[in-house]
Amino acid sequence: MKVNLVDCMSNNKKLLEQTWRWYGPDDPVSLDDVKQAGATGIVTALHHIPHGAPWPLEDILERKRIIEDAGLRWTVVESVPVHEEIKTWGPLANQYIENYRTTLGNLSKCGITTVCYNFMPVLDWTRTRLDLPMPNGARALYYDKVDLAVFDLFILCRAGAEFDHTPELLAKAEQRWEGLSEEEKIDLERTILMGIPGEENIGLEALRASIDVYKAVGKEGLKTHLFKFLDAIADVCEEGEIKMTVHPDDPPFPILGLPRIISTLEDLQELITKEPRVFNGICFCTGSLGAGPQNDLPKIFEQVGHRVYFAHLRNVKRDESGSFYEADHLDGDVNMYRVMSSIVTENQRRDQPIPFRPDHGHQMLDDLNKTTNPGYSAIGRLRGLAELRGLELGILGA
Ligand code: CS2
Ligand code: MN
Repeated sequence: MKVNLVDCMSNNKKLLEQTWRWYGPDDPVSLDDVKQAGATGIVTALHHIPHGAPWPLEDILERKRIIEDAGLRWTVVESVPVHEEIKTWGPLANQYIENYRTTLGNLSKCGITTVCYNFMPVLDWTRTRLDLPMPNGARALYYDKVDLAVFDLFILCRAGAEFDHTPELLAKAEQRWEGLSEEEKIDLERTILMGIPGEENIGLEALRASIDVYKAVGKEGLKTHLFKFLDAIADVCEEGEIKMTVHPDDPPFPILGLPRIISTLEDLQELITKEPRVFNGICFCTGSLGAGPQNDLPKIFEQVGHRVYFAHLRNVKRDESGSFYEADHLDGDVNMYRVMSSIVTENQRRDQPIPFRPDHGHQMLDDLNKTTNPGYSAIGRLRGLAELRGLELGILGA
């Protein structure tokens, strides 16, 4: 049986757009590599521009030219970071909103209209280990609740941390802390504070100060700021046909005493109900949402799928304690077949295909000997993309 994408299109079935996150010209994975992996769209951001500063038109055009010269398309911006002044609604919030509006306007002028962002306080994704060995020798990112508690209690020394962990976890954390070498302690700190490649990491002092600020903001305050932010950019998005997609909290539960507001079905429903304008969308990240035992991914997509303008597909395997590692794309606790089926169905209703990317992959094969961006080595993602593409075609019955 001959199966190829062209046949599939000729059956009038619409395919998702296959994209790949690229960190820009310094990414060890080249645009040629991306093409060999089979992606056609690029997900990137201007990481060299400090958080909060407006993105100049020339810089956007230059990045677009590089991507198009390679025969690819800049499909999604991930991310235009929302400055902490906006999330906490500090005295400079309005200035940073103006900058954000400028960036969105400039992106729209360049025809780049799908934008990913997150509203996680201070830290973006959080893991405790970047090289958990899999039985087959590949390495995965890992979130260990005990290590997080160790960091919280003994490295960050957060006031009141002991009240946020169960007595059992406290005992395990204390025991683990006593067994750690100095090097292991430094490693754990570095891993937890690590941000997006090419962007600045936060220091311990700054994190402590930030935690205090968010204590005053609280969960309701953070929500209010999100809706104020969305309201303040709505007209630019509508005029420029920009679709905003919020990335879920990773992990989808509170950590280090910081509030979380995009972690569950209820959060996503509230998001699109309170700000119903069409520009206000979701980045459906199955790995982030999937780390929450309360989250039934196919059910969430059923409820909010009409507002999903971008998908991150990856899998996680949780244990009873709430720790999890990033599993193979088709393995783990997320039923990727059911998720993909729902996305494929939704995609048939769209004028523009929904872009998805293999969000993270294992470090494997030759990549084990290379310095790679955590989660973003080439071969593991290539495997993920190939598996997901096959799953999509299988579901379409091509
Ligand atoms: C990404 C996020 O690498 C990842 O885990 O999914 O960091 C994502 O880029 C941001 O949270 C989106 O703002
Ligand atoms: Mn993601």
